[in-house]
Amino acid sequence: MINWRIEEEGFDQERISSHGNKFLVGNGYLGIRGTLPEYEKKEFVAVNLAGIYDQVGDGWREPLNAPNGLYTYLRLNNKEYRLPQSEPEQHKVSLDYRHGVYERSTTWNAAEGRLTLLTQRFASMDEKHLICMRYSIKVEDESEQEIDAEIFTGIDAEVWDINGPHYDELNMRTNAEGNTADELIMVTGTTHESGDQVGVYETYRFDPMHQQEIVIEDNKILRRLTFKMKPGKEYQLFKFISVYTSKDHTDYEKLGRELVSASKHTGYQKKLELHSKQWEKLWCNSEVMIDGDDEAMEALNYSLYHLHCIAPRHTDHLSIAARGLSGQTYKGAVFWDTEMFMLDFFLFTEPEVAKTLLKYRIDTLPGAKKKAEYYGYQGAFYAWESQEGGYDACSDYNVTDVFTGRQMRTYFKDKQIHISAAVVYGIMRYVNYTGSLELLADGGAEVILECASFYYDLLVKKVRGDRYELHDVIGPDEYHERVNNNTYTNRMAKYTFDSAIQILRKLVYQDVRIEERLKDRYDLTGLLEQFQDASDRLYIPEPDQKGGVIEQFDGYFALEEVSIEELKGRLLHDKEYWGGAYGIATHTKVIKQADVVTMLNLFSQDYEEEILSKNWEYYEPRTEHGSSLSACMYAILACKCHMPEKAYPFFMKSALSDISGKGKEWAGLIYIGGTHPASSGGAYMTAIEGFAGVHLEQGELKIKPCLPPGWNGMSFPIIYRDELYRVEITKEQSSIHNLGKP
Ligand code: IFM
Repeated sequence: MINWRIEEEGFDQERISSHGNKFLVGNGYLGIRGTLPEYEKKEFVAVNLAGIYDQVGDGWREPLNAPNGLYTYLRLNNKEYRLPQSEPEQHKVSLDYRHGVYERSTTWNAAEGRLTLLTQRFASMDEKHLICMRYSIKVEDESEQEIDAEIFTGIDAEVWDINGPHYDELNMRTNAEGNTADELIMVTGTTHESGDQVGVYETYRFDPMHQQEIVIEDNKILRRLTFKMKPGKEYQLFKFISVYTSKDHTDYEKLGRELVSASKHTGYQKKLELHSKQWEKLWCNSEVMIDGDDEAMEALNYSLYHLHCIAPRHTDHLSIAARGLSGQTYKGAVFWDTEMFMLDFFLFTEPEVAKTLLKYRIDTLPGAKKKAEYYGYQGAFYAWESQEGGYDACSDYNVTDVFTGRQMRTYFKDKQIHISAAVVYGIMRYVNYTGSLELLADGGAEVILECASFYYDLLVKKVRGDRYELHDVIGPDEYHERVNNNTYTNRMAKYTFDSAIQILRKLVYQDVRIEERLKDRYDLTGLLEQFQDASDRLYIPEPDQKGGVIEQFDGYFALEEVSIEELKGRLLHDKEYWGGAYGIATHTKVIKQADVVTMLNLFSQDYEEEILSKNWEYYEPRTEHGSSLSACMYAILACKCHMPEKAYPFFMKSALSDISGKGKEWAGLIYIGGTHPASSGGAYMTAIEGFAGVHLEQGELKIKPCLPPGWNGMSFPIIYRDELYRVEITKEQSSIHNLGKP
């Protein structure tokens, strides 16, 4: 049984930041960190917006956090009751992750009696611009004595930013002259870089007799609601908040106002029902049931919850940031994480979202071409950290040296050329899985040809040699920079050439639209010849003769052999960076994350199982798993090697990455906390493609279960070519049922 609820009892200041991630609610348009209504920027409050960015000065360009319309705190007889300032007697936060509903319950021993504050909120899945909150208070006391109560509630525009402030101007106002209960309060922020407007609109419902006064101070616009409170009676405030930006609509202000007024009219309970209904629909096509392991089932579905929270369903061309909608870490940028780790979840449960993610890459092709041109190459070099328009937000200096406080030059942006192949992989995976040519016809074919052109330009050949090589790159293992012939990168480049060849030979499509488009822009015969030659002659390192291990890059085998434990012993500072020029791992065989193993997962059909397992055994003890992307790759490959017992701990590590609240928070001196959607997606891939063994055979959906010890069975839905299937796996038998149209 899944409980669908996580809870944490007790108040601990140290957990404020991790709770922000763990108890997040979101709807793809915005994410609200799991913070309390009375929290302010020092408690890392964020209403994080998808796809809108700003840069101030030389600071990193990052996504916007909207002014917080949930902001509310309480005063009784002139004394404030709020955390973290006033010590509670009891405190609990919880999340119903079936329906994306956050709750808090706090009790104080107040002078007036036992004060209980309950709040509940959700980011509407039904109406993506809407946030609703219920705020209830009650004092239990023998006496009949009335209490002077004040609720301060409104919009806090003193926003938490890592590299802000992003609003040059903040306009705080109401829509009414007088103080009527129906009035709206509003904040419009104007961004620094491009003058975009972010509007937050709020209205409320509070039935008891009360007075209202508007207070504007410290970048907050608040209503001060004063009333007489009777012990034993519960008082409920309802808040309706909308968030719109000028990028959403020219009439964003009107829409924002109308939405909160209409929602108030509809009422909180009805809005909650509509929201919950949407969540139920999502689970119909995605819930994974595991018989025999409730902990794994909960961790996995909780991971899926986070993927649902960040899926861009409000548009048809947007991708997902590496930390989802949990804040500004990693500049809210899109990495290879989306295509390589998250895509399959959406492909199998909501193909429309998968298409939206890839449309973003098609739209950002001009940015990728510009980046290639900047480095002197043809074709498309996608942004390592992609923001809107394909702008590469990755800085030259991604790490701060803990000893000198100086910025360290890293080459992620310049040398992780495997990003372009990830985009090609995503598009081809979508096309092959859905059988739909739409993406190719809408520009996907050009993306593939341009990425192949980029790799073609990068090929290196020794004068006397015959083969092509790729030099001076960074593979998935970021601790070893600027290496030659990283196997993963070379193999992905070959995959890109092969995909382009398929397009050029019309093996993928018989579609005149695509043909016409390409004919007009490219010398198709010339490209075909080039890419065929490149694919045939690009060097792909082979398993070594003795041990069957594939060298991660030229010279890797000659590096120092040292255990991870011993290496850790060399650290002089716990936040010291392991890679780069002087990192402790740089001159050793210790790697940050799955590299050859990732390549073997993608191309397992090209290798004997023995080679797969030999590489797993070789690389795993040498992997620090310093990235949350690592564990799932080991888990999936272990399944492919029929080692589910070895896969299991890596699967759990991925599935637990957010629920455990123990994610890595620092890279050098840079804050990297937040949720881990790639890890969530990796846990899903392990469960579905690894343990259940879902795969395609001649266009048919098949399963080949390989359950870990303790699992008696699995059951889950999967969409394939516009049909919904249910996969049922027990120890005795397995089946796939076609349930018709999803
Ligand atoms: O994309 C990853 C990369 O592989 C490792 N560092 C973090 C990035 C974002 O998740």
